[in-house]
Amino acid sequence: MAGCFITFEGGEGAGKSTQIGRLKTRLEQLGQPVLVTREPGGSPHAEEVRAFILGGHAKHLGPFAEALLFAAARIDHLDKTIIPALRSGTHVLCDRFADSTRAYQGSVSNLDKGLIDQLETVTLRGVKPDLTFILDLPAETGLARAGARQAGKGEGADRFEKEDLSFHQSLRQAYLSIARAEPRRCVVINADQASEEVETAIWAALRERLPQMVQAAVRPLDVA
Ligand code: T5A
Repeated sequence: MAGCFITFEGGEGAGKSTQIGRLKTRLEQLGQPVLVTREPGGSPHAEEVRAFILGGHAKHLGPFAEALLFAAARIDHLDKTIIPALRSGTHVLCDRFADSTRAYQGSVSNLDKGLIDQLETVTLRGVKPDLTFILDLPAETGLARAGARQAGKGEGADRFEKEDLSFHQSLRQAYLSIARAEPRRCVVINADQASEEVETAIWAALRERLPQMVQAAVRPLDVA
């Protein structure tokens, strides 16, 4: 693919959206083409699935059915949004991706790992992130941030935010375990610090892992 595919993962309120916005700004200042997207969602049909899942309507079907719904949304998101952007040379910054299924439905909800592996293989069809930032912080801190943001907007907790603290603590360990298993793809960022410091750590890691992205883009006129 001509563009780079970067995913952001972590527990609730880890600061993914905040950091994706900051990274987008930095990359665009260099003239790099960037698309920001999210999961579940990121295409019209996947957004419909998002509303269904996060509204809690699939919970009674169990974690495997929920994993299938996330996968269905992901297939549409890949086909309609991610793959076309990457092919055109646009970098994709995605708020959550397949590691969320591994962590939330796989590890924490105790789905068989082989089943999750098989589902991932048929869903992704070889498309893997070039780099994944795992924003790590205590579950209590992330939930407090997410709660404060919702209170400010007059919103309530969604399907997963309603789970108990032990669920979110297990989630943190699940993400750290993913990072240990795939150190070439994953970078753990300490998200329990000011946004500016998190941003600096992400930029430093990007410079090291994907140096071609942190250079001024070459425009057609530059090479003429
Ligand atoms: N899910 C998703 C699955 O179970 N399986 C899957 O396969 C997939 C794809 C999605 C839910 O679906 C689940 C996981 C999720 O539960 P969502 O609404 O998209 O839900 O929510 P999240 O992805 O969890 O994102 P949040 O919006 O809750 O959190 P973010 O994006 O990590 O955090 P952000 O940037 O919005 O920040 C939260 C608040 O904290 C502040 C921000 O200003 C904001 O108010 N903040 C900070 N405060 C202090 N210090 C910092 N460093 C801060 N950074 C941000």
